[in-house]
Amino acid sequence: MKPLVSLAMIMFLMACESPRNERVRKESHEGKLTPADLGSGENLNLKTITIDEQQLTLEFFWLKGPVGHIEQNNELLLIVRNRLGEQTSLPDGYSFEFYSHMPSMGHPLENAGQFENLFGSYINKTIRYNMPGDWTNEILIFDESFNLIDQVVWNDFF
Ligand SMILES: [Cu+2]
Repeated sequence: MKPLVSLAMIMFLMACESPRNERVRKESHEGKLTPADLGSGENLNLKTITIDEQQLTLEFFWLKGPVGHIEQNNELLLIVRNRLGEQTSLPDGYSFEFYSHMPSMGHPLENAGQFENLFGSYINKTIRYNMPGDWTNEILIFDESFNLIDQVVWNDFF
């Protein structure tokens, strides 16, 4: 019984990291993101967010990555636009946070990094994943009291 359990554990762990498994999964996905409503071009994704009853559009895309390697930084860029399509910042005190976890294995990413406001764009340069596989990414929007105001969630496989 015991060797069988160990074998099952090893196979379970290998399933996540196997390059062959990754190839099979990649072929079954059209494009990088799974929810159809997020797709808009190769790398640019759009989502409507609501802050203080104001509808804003959040554009988000990877400047670097995503790569599932513990020593590799990935860079995510966010741009907020108002109803006229003009680039805008979040209201004072509001902030973006990144989070990701691996649903199949139940663990978070290695480093969620932090968004810096660069001339009205938000960039997070230190997102690190500890392994390749399936990830559920989240962009969270908090107000000045750290209440969750809105969030964008998408599944990715890399
Ligand atoms: Cu994992």
